[in-house]
Amino acid sequence: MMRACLVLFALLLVSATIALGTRDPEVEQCRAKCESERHFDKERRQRCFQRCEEKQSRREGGDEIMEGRESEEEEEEQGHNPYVFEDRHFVTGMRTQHGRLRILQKFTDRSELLRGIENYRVATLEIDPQTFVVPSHWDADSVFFVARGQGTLTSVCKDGRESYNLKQGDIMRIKAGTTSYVINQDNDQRLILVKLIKPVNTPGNFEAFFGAGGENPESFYSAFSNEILEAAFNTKRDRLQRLFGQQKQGGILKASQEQIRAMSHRQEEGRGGESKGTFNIYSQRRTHSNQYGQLYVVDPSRHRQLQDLDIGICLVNITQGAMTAPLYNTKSTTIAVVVEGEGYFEMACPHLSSESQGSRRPAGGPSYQKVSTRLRQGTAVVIPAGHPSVVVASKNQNLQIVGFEINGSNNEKIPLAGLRNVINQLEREAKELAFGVSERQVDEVFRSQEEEFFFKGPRQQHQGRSDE
Ligand SMILES: *[C@@H]1O[C@H](CO)[C@@H](O)[C@H](O)[C@H]1NC(C)=O
Ligand SMILES: *[C@@H]1O[C@H](CO)[C@@H](O)[C@H](O)[C@H]1NC(C)=O
Ligand SMILES: [Cu+2]
Repeated sequence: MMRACLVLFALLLVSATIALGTRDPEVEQCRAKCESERHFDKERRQRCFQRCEEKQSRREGGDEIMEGRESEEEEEEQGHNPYVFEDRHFVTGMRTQHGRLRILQKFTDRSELLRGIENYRVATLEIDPQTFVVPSHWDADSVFFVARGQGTLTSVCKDGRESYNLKQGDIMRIKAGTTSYVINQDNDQRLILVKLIKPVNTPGNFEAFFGAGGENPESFYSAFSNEILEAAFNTKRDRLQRLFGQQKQGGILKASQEQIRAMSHRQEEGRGGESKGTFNIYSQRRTHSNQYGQLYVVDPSRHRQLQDLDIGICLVNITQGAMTAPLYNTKSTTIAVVVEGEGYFEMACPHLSSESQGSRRPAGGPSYQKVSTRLRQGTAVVIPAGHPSVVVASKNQNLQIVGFEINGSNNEKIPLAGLRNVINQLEREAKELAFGVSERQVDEVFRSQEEEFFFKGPRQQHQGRSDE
């Protein structure tokens, strides 16, 4: 650290007068990391390098605010809070002026504590009104949730195609290798999809494959030799080059009113079931509901589309100023993404404190560290199975969070306060022995909250550890 400071200081001294050939060791490390990401394509690798350069120029510039922010970032990367993901933990998978695909960093790039979900990725697709996303297939299974807007998704196989209307709250499974494309036919609302992705080739890594395209998005056809293409298409080379050299506008395009109208197919309504296509989270069983909030749960054991992936989905809608009960999931690790509103989150984690305290683990058992964060639209949080956690909505907005539950079948949410909390089920002697006080004293605490699952929130809101 000391040496890094000295180097930085030296750089600051000389940078005003001469162009520098030397590099910061940290920036070198950053570049090495870009080199080693083998699944990166040329463009993505370039972007990666670019970020390193920005880092370097920030350091050279010695911008105080940036420096402060960076050291906080570093501290966090070292594992103090590996469960929370903000804007800066996403990379751009695809971007044009009409929208973007953002991909959350690999969980194990963040922390070894997340290796249980190493083969899952999260991405969000945000596209402008009246736009079209070029068809592609992925080497990954995925499940997406429509967080906002409306659109049409068309999936294609060798026997034909099917179109599905998308509206807010819809859930859809896209099988690995399915070619699909999306339009946003709305006149003024953006369409936002939150995706959970499970790669099928290499754990944790996936790619999109564009056939229809040109230079950008690059068509995979152009990777083949000319004589192969000529023979395969029974077509002359110049004609092929004209076709595959044309598109340069990127993977998310503006479409005309007529094109949008023609592609906005009407899906038969009233099918009711979910044997095909989409189903809506709001039409699922509300497992809990009161004036403070609602919980909607999709158990994969009861939905054919999600069964083989064993991914459940839940949606919590917390009324402004209210909170969830502290609770834990029995067997699923939840990847939660804030869809709307603001608030904060706290979780008890035994792993962080045992990491930082080393062998100073108390003889009585584990010790728990508070993981906390502010929540706002787009914040993602990982909640491992068994970990007690709680979510509070801000005083002036409802908070909606979608959760993808890995290993979701027959998962249960166990409340730790309020009606039917787990401590209340203990027998008298167990309570008295465990707490070391009389049952009456235990009950005074564990029986005074009369609501179930969603409560009135704290009068004073602590914002969690802020990131800024
Ligand atoms: C999910 O379940 C499988 C099989 O029981 C197990 O091997 C895996 O570790 C679990 N993953 C998570 C993230 O819970
Ligand atoms: C979410 O909560 C608000 C406030 O309680 C309520 O008005 C709204 O209908 C709820 N939405 C859903 C989908 O449950
Ligand atoms: Cu933990």
